[in-house]
Amino acid sequence: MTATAARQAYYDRIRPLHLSPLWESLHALVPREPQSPCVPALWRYEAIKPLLMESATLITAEEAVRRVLVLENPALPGRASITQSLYAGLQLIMPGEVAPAHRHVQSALRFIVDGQGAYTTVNGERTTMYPGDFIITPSWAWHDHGNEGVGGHSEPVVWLDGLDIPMLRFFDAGFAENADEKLQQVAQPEGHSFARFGHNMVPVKHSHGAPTSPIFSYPYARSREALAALARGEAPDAWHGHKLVYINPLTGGAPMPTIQPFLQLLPAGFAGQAHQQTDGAIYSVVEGRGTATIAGERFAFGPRDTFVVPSWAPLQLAASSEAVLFSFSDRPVQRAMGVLRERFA
Ligand code: 1HN
Repeated sequence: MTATAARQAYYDRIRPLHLSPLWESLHALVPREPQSPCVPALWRYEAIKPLLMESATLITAEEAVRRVLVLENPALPGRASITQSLYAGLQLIMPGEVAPAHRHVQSALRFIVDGQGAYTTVNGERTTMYPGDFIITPSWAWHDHGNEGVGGHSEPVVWLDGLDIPMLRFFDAGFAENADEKLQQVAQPEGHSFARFGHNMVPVKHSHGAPTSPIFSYPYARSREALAALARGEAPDAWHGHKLVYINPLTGGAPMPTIQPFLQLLPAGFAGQAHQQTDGAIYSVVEGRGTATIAGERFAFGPRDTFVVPSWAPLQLAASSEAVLFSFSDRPVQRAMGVLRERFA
């Protein structure tokens, strides 16, 4: 009997006892560097929007609970995952519709992609949505959405949902419940959290503690203004352009325990250098056009497109017109574990 055949016979005998030989899988389990099963991909909004609108003829937001087209990584079909750790989807709410109140331990972010005048209510406070706004639904917070329009006009509203669903699945730590009422009572005036925490000041009697930022809406108008001022004041970073991270104003850390969102401006003509990071990221294009070269594959992007950069895939960004990109990753978790790595070529 050859050594290979003897080993195989041995493996066949130990399998019924639920045992396996580590030496056959060691290299794959502990790779020299990340080898993500995820692939780079881009979803063109132009191609998706008609399909999203068509979904509204098939099911209401209320019946669907959340009417979302999930952006699945092409290499992870059926897993509701855009990366191994994160979920992304495009959610549509039509004028007059409601998405009923519920809560779950999964944390969610909303990044408004198209249309304005929808709202989300989070723990009793409503926020009206405008394109480019970044909004948080903290873990276990009651939330419902609606679309009443603004200024007497209402239109379909689409946003990108980012959730830590695959992480919670990994930990088998998921809980959820529906509210008794379809819509929760609004208990605070709009802008209340922002008044309390959004101006580099904090109410004197506030006691810290929650793991999620008390500002649950980061309006685009302000973030965009910050980027414009930055671009006037300094040269762009050779890899990122002008890139800011959203923070929890109470801690200076990530606004959510599991997800770090970013916003960056690429000047017209920007041709960035390649970089790698262990946190794969999901990008939503707000303004401008350009290209993302991901692991050697070139994707042309325009407004409202979404693309995914797998962990450790070299990324090179370029912009033909001034571009603004929102993105998010699992960076806070990797940072907490002490495993976050970046490489700048
Ligand atoms: C959820 O609650 C929302 O509240 C969106 O808008 C997407 C995906 C999976 C599970 C819960 C929302 C979701 C979700």
